[in-house]
Amino acid sequence: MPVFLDSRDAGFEAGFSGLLNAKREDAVDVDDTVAAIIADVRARGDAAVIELTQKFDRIALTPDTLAFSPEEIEAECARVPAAERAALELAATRIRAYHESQRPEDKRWFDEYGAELGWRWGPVGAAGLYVPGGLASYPSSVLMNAIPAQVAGVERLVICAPTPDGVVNPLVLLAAKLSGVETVYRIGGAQAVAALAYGTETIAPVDKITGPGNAYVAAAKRRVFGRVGIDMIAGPSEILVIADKDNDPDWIALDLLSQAEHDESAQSLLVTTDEGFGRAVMQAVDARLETLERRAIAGASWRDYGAVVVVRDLAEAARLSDRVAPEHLELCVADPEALLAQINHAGAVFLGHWTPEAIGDYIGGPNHVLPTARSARFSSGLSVLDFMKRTTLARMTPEALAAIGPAAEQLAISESLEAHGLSVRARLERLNR
Ligand code: HSO
Ligand code: ZN
Repeated sequence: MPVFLDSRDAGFEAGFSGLLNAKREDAVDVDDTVAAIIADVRARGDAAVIELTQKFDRIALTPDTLAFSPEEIEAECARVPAAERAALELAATRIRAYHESQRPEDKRWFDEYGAELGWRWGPVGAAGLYVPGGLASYPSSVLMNAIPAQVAGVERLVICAPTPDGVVNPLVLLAAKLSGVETVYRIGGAQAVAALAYGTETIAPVDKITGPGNAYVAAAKRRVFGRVGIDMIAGPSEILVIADKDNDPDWIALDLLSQAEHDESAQSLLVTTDEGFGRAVMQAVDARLETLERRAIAGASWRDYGAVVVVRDLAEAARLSDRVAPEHLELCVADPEALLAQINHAGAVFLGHWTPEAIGDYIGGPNHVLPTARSARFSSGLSVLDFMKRTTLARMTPEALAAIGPAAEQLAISESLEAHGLSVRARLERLNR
C-alpha cells in the first residue's frame, strides 16, 4: 500500500524519512564481470566486441556490420509512419531551440593592472551516446542526449544501440538522423562502453559518453570515467507533485502514474494541502491502475514507493519538497510562481495545471535527462555545457607583471618551488635593466 502521511501526526517525521531513504535500487554487483569485459575489449578490440555481442544479443556481426550502413538507416527511417515522424521532428526542433539558448558566452576583460583575463568555451571532440535496447529504448532520449551535443558543436557524434536478436527500433535511427549523429553501432552493454572509451580497429574512441543503461552499462561508465568524461549515473525516475484542492484528482493521478510506469523502483509522491483531495487522488490512481497497460510496473512502484503527504500549507510543502530534491516537480497550485520562489532543489519544475511532466519528457524543450536520487541538491539536468569545456585565458603586460609578479615569487618561495619563482624573477629583472 502507498503511504498516507499527515504532517500534523506524531509519527510523521519517521514516516517521511522512510520515504526519503527508501532503498529503491537493487545494488547488483557486476563490477568484476564488467572489469573483465573492458579488459577483453582493450586487448582484442573488434573480435571481443563481436564475440560479446554474439553472446549477449545473439547476433552475428563482422567489423563491416558493427555500424548500420547509410542504406539501412534510410530503409529503417522510411518505415516510420508519418505521424510519428512529424511528432519526432517537432520535438527535435523544440529541443534544439531550447538548447541553443543555453550556449555559453566567452568572456574577456582587463583588470586594474592591465592584465587581460577571461575564458573561452569549446566543444569536446567526440561524444558517444548510449541508447538501451529493449523496453527502455526511447527515441526521445536519443534527442535529449544528441541535440545538446550537436548544439555544443561536437564534431563527431556516435551512438551505441544494441539490437538484441536483431530487433531494430526505427524511431531510434530516425531520432539519431534528426540530431546529427554520424554513426550508429548495433552494440551494447559494457563492451559498447569499453569500445567507445578505448576504441577498437573500427570504432574510434570518443571523449565523452552519455546516456542511460542497465547495471552493466552504469558500472562500465564508472570504470572508464577519467579516460573519458561521463554524464551522471541515472537512478530510477521520480516525481513529486504539489497540489492544492483545486485540481482534478484524475489528472494528478495520471501524472503520478506517468513516472510510476517507467520502473517498479520509480517513486511518485503527492504533497497536498487538502486531505480530502489526497484521498481522492489515491482512489483515482487505483481506478486507473485497473486498466493501465503498464499496470504491473506502475502498480508495483505505487504500492512500494508511492505516497500522499498532507501538509498544513504550501510553505511546508516547499520545505518537504526540498528535502526530497525531486527529479521532476509539478506545482499544480493557483500561484505556481510564488511557490517556485520557495523551492531550491529540483531537477525540472513544471508550473501550473496545464504542464504535465510528460510534456517535459517529450516536447517542451528542456532536457529530460535529470538528476535522480536527491542529486538535484548538487547537480543539474543534461545541457549543452556537458558537451563543452572552458579554457581559461590570461595575458600579462610588463606593467601587470611588475605589479602582481612579486607576490607570485613570494608564494613560490613559500612552497619551495624555485623555478616557479625564477620564471617570474627573470622577467622582472629584464624590466629593471
Ligand atoms: N521521464 C523519463 C524520461 C522519459 N519519459 C523518456 C518518457 N520517455 C526520465 O526523466
Ligand atoms: Zn517519462
